[in-house]
Amino acid sequence: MLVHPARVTPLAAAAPRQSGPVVYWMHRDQRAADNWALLAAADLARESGAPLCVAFALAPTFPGATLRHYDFMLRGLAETEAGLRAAHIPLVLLPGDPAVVVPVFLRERKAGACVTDFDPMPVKGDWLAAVTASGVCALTEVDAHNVVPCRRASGKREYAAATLRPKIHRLLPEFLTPFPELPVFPATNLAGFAPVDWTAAAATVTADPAVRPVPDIVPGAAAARERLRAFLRDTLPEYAARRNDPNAGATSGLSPYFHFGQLAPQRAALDARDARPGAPEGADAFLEELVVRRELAENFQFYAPRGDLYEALPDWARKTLAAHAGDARPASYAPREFEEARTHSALWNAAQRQLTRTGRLHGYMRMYWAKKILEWSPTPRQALATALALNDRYALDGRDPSGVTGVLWSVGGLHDRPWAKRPVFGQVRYMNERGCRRKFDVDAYIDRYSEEKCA
Ligand code: FO1
Repeated sequence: MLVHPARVTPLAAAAPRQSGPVVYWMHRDQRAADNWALLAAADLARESGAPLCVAFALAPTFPGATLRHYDFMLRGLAETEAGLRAAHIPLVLLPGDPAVVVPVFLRERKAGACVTDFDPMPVKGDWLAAVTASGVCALTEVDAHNVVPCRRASGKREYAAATLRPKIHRLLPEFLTPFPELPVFPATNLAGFAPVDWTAAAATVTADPAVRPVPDIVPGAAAARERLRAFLRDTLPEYAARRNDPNAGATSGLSPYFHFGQLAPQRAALDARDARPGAPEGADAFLEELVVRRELAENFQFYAPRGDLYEALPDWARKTLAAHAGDARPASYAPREFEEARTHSALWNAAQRQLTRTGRLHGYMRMYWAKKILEWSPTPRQALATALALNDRYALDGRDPSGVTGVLWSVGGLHDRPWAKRPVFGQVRYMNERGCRRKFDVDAYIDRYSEEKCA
């Protein structure tokens, strides 16, 4: 077994075995290398002597997604297809609602078994439920995204990094292991599968063109690996000290690649561990973000009740925000005014322009940015909705457990604790421009994302 059994969760009982191929239904982990779900499917195919094919269901729309996101994803998928075909594994693109087209494909091909990857986002739960209910063949889920499988790291919702961290660290030696090479299949495995027509594929998507692709980031697995190499070589030594300085460019810049599964967080963790001797503080700070914080976000998304995210905020936070709901707001803006960066704050407007223009918002700035939406919105619920909507619409790594929990931490104290009471915030941690000025050169940041430079 190439894959640790704790990563593998049977979802649909083993239906009577059909003679067809093993299908890896790829949705989150969109890469050929370092992919435990693909490795598990390859294992299954070779054990049973069945062909292996990969299927990707291309949804015509995805909650909050725009051309920026589909462009990044489709270009990355085209590169992944090349990587798969080099191992004689075909990629089949299925345009349509995954909940519909995947069961149809499995039935048409008389699939012997279906393996899929793990994603705790609600929309994925709907897709998975539909495929499980179709009962066409055995369906197995493999956690290819987390270093420590989400279900193994903890069997319950964790309320802070402090309670999850020891559980993760104890399990790292068992799960932070090297990836086996992807086995090469016989050339006959490609028989009957023509390469994907990516132009035709893009035409099946109806994504809002108003949010244009980001010019300065190259999608795909190769660019992701190069970015990781450069980050570990050039930035890791100063990462612990400079990561909260939005002008320093000291972040990894890897989150879009993680979001679209073009790079495995485990690959980044393995390489960071190898780089640790040269930069121990940087490596430890990066691994904390990459493994503990990221997997805390997965834990939240997996165990949080479905539905209204505001209700999933900690009790203390909902209570204190309600107690201060009547406090006078120093300013009050509608969602459109936030989106168009038309507030009274030059710093906040610069952050919004960084988000809309570059598709990325520096981690520290995203906290400040979201907390000001709380302070300048009529209600905390509206603030949360506005921050999530803007993050999903413009951030390349939006619609992701990490991005969602980042916003919930800022606006609603998720995974945080009560602080000193303030108007509007109550005991939710407060941030303001003065705090930013103590941390970094705010005027340089404002200048860099000024209206003129972002035109
Ligand atoms: N996953 C799919 O399987 N099919 C899609 O068509 C698809 C579109 C999409 C668009 C924007 C976006 O941010 C994500 C999208 N995803 C799609 C899911 C994505 O690959 C990730 O699995 C999740 O967003 C991570 O939680």
